[in-house]
Parts: sequence; structure tokens; C-alpha cells
Amino acid sequence: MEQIIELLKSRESFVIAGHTAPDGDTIGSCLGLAMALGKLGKKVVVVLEPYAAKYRVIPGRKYLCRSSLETLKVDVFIALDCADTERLSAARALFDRAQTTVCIDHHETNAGFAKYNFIDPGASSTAEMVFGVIEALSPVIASGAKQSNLIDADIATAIYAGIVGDTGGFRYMSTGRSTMEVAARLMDTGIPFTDIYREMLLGHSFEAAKAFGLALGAAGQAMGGRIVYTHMTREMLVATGVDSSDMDSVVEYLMNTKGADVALFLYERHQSAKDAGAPEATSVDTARQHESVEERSDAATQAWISSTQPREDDSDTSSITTQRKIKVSMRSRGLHVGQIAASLGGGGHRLAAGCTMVGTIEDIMRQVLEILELELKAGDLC
Ligand SMILES: [Mn+2]
Repeated sequence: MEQIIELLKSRESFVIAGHTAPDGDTIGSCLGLAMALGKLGKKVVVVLEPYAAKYRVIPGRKYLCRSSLETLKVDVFIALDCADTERLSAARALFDRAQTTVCIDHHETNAGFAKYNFIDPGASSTAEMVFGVIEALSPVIASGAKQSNLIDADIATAIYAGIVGDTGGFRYMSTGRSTMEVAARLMDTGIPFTDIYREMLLGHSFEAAKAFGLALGAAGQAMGGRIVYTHMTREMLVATGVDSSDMDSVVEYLMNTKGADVALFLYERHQSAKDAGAPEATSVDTARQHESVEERSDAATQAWISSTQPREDDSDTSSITTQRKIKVSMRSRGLHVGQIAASLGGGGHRLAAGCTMVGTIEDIMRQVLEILELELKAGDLC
């Protein structure tokens, strides 16, 4: 970390990027660090894919790159909250042509792909790590001052949003004593912490509430309730007029079912017409977009299917028996779903992970349920 601080102090021009389908931690970390470097008079550009409106509560959007990446000059490239170069997506080209590279991240799977790496799998979020970096960058703090003189309310809002995002609002096990201490320091700057929490975790549209009901209505249980699962077809999203990004909380809600060890949610990516052109976002664990093409199976349909959409005719507007790109989102109370997602070409964390597969919802549901049952029977809970 000392070397990184030295580098940030001595260099003048930075490009900061995060992982594809940016979440609160990615955006908060990138914009928070950008604002801090900007205050130090550095030239900073942040490269992020478009993201959901709920993250606009995070200040510092003026640092977002609006020009073509091809012409962007890259001196120091900083990757934040990104476990490997593949997940940098379009920013990967910038990483490749940078004079030097830095990586700050908390993903367990991060092998340290940059020249200078600060990886802490124990950290609640990259934002919490960035807080430490910004503090270390702060010009000498007047003796006795509790607060870093670089971290103002805007920077604090960005960092706080990142922590809130990755800890689910201080609910996950990743929340540590240090997380709460950092949060307390951030609150001292007068941030609108209830607004940040509400905007990022609670706020939803009426349409999303209706869609939520559809998804819960299609829920089923396996292994006597140890697995709770459901799905959302594009048709269900279209019928309610919502984006797939509005459905992030479904899997979390299922995970809170009493007796459940694992929650599984399959859904199709979809952007509603009203939001066409608006940024799309995905959940914390958005996995690498690796696709495994499934063979279509005629095996017996499971009982849950009958409770959902009517079986399709031969048209293209069918639902769970049409080959499509399906997002698989998993949450767990003990099972290492990160490993399972990785084996399916995705990734994520121990208790929250996902992947993207190509096939029909019914086939993928059967395949993933089978894996989860085997793993739960093996009893290898972490
Ligand atoms: Mn993160």
C-alpha cells in the first residue's frame, strides 16, 4: 500500500476503472477516489459502464469519461473492485496500454494482476479500502483533528454508498468492526446516510413491486425447504414493465425464508421500453459473461413449472422453454456458492454469486438445483 500511496502522490494523471456492470461498491470506490485525487489537483478520468439510476446518489459524476476510450491517454491505470482483467471489459485496452497499473480490491479470487496490488479479501468492500488510501493521501492532518482533511461530504457519500452496497446495509458477515468505525467517520462529515441507504437498497417503483409479486408467486422449494428458488422470464418483466435490474432483491428476499440454506433466482436480462437507453445494472455478484450452451432436454417438467407461465406455443414469445441467455443468481447461508458459480463460468463471493448461462429456464433450473442438492448433501458448508 505504501508504494501505491507514493505513486498516487507523485503521478499527475490517472484513469480509474471498475468491473463490468458496476455496482455500488465499484461506483463509490471509483468516484470517491477520483474526487480525492481531483482535490489534490490531479487529472482524473473514470471509465465505467452505464449504471442504474439508484446509484446517482453517488456524487462525482463529472469525472466519468464521456469521450472515446481510443484517444484517452493513460499514464496510471487504477482498477478498483475488479477481480481480473477480463472483468474490466472495454477498459481492458486502457489497462494494456497504461504506463503503470494499480489494483485495489477485496475479491478473494484476485490474483494481483496489476503492477502494484493492494488486495484485502477481509475488507467489507473496496470502498472501505479506498477510505484508507484517501486518508493516507491526505495532507498532514492538523494535530488532534479527528477527520481527514481530504474526505469531504461528497467523498464520504461515495465511500459510504460503496460500503452500504457491498454489506447489504451492514447486514453481511463481511461487515467488521473497522467497517463500522469507517462508517462513523464518514457520518461525521454530515452525509445524508438515510437517503443513501434508502435510494440504494429500499427504493423501488410500483411496477417493480408488482413484478416482485410475480417472481415470488413462481417460487418453489427443494430439499424440504433448504433450497428456495424462482425465476423471471422476459415475458413476466414485459408484462409488468420493469427491467431485470429492478429484480435484484428477489433472491435476497428468498434467502430470508426460514429454513433456507440457499436461494436461487433465474432471470432473463431485459430493459423495459420506458427505460430504453437508460443504463442497465446488475447485482453485486454479476459474474463474468461466460456462456455454456445447454442441450435442450425433454426430460420431465418439474412441478413448479405448472405454477408459472402457460407453456408456449411455437412462437418466439415463449417463456421458460426457449433457449435464452439466463442470469443465475445465488445466495447462501453456508454453502460456497462462489465456487459453484465459478464452475459454471461465473464468479462472485462465498455467500453471493452468479453466472450467465444459455439454455432454457427449465433446463438450467434443473441443472443448478441438482448441483446445489449434491453440494448441500455433501454438507460442505463454509
Ligand atoms: Mn466490491
